[in-house]
Amino acid sequence: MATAAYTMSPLPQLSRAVTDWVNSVRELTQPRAIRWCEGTEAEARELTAQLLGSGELTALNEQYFPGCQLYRSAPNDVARVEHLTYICTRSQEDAGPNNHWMDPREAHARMRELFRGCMRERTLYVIPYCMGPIDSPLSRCGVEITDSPYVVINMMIMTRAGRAALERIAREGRFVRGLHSTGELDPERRFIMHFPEELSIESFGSGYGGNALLGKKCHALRIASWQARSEGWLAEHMLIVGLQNPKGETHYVACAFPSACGKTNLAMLIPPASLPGWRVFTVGDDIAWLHPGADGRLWAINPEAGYFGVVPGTNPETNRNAYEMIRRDTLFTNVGLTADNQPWWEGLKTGAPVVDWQGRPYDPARGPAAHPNSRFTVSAKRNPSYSPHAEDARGVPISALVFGGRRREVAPLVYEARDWQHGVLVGASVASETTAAAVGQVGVTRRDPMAMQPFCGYNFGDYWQHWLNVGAGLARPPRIYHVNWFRRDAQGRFLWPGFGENLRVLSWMIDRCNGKVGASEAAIGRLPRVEDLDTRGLDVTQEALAALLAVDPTLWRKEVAEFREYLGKYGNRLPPALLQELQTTEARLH
Ligand code: GTP
Ligand code: SPV
Ligand code: MN
Repeated sequence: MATAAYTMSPLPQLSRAVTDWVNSVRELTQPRAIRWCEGTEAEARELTAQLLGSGELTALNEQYFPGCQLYRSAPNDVARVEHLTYICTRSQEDAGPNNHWMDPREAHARMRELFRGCMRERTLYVIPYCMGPIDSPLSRCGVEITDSPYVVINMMIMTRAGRAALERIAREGRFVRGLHSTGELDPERRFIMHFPEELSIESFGSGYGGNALLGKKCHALRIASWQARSEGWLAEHMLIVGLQNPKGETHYVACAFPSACGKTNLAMLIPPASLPGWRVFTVGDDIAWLHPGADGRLWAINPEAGYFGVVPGTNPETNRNAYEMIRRDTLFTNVGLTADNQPWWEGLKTGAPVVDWQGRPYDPARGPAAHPNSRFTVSAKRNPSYSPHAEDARGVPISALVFGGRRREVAPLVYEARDWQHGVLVGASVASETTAAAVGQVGVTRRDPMAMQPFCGYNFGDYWQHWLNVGAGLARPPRIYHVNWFRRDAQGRFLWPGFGENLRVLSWMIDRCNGKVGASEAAIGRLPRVEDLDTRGLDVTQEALAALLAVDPTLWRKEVAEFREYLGKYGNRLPPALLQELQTTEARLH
């Protein structure tokens, strides 16, 4: 009997375009072997076992952290490298002042020399992947070639990787090419190059996070933002969360906060006991692809299938969902260890570290036990609050968009934009204190429009115009807000408790969308009055609330003047409508 019906074609036979590309990369990089990823669980288990055997991964305490492993990256390779990340478009102006730019011919030539022979003695892995639900017309596919098995394991958790993705690529004929090698991890020979006009990415010299998991920031934000502009949608650094109020109505909200500024936590928020009847459903924690729908609303999908989240600070009080989620089948990167081999990180109220993230005996004089940018990789399916609509092919309808930053002062707890056009100005004006997610100084306030400064694959001037165009085409645009959970008092303490209590602010937004609650007009937008917020059971003083909802005209005049100066960099690419909104705000402040 013929068994053909039961035999699957070998992966290299599915797409001629992919196979041709793999062959050309093989010639350049000279790997010892090639492995195509099927994307099965057995394959993931086998790879994990192999890495445990070679010592690249360490198994964690089986009793308390079953199925969990620890990976230690090179100590000089622990965060994104924005200063080595380039957008390589034919015209420098298309990349814009917001990006490092290199001529594509020069970039290709440089990278070819780095990649030449770089996989000798290594295995080349081919990872076909789909960003977004495998059957969604909004999803987009790519193939990552890498010599890092750690990247393979991560990509298998973070994306829909394997055969089904390659089948879709074979049908569609189009995919993003991502070539990655860890190289020698030399920070002097480390580049993350993007060629949006060719839909390709070349990354060399880092094995970490956004530098190496090419489906994430490189594809789903930098390349996708470029594609989104030509196709009429938005690719954003946003979480997507469903909030069900006590009446049972669910509103979906998408929030753009810069790296390590609270997206994962808000996406999995636990309602405080004093707000009974609310339920929270996670759709995504880092990236949203937003499409105008036939009904005039904006519809969002999460292109990812897992979370690559910040570990420090996670505990049962701040985020019980995340804390439970990462107790099994989780890959930890750069955390410390307790005496009985449990992962340990700063902000954990139990246990004590004996080994630090570099594998040395823990010594507080040498800094924290876990690296501040230590991460967990875990399937979204492990999330107790995973939305039943997270895999919907058409996405979820968005009621509100929220921008936010980490600001000790100036930005109030929340304000509402007057309309979409003003909202684009509000998003463009985001500034935030830098975090450990990228190499460089932490805690310096910098401009981070739409939380996309490191991730927009083209000129911000064009991007803001694209935002204005998308909004103009929406019959039922979402309302737009700005929040700041990170205001501090004179002693440096947070004025707002944050985490679950942030629901009080989101609840005000939803009531605004339903036309049920008031606001006061301020120069920068509309703010809730203290009585508009549900403060039942909230442990915040009236003085603190007043401070959180205050707009200091002197500080704001300075803020707006700095913003105007920043916008000057974009010259004639700056949309006139944005300048007009800025003038309106300036006039209101004076
Ligand atoms: P990326 O994955 O880098 O894009 O980050 P993210 O935006 O998902 O940030 P995440 O939710 O992981 O939060 C980063 C850090 O901020 C963690 O240490 C959190 O504990 C802390 N954090 C999150 N939400 C709040 C909040 O509401 N208030 C305060 N004070 N800290 C918060
Ligand atoms: C971020 O830095 O915004 C992240 C982590 O989400 S990384 O995958 O490294 O980009
Ligand atoms: Mn992020």
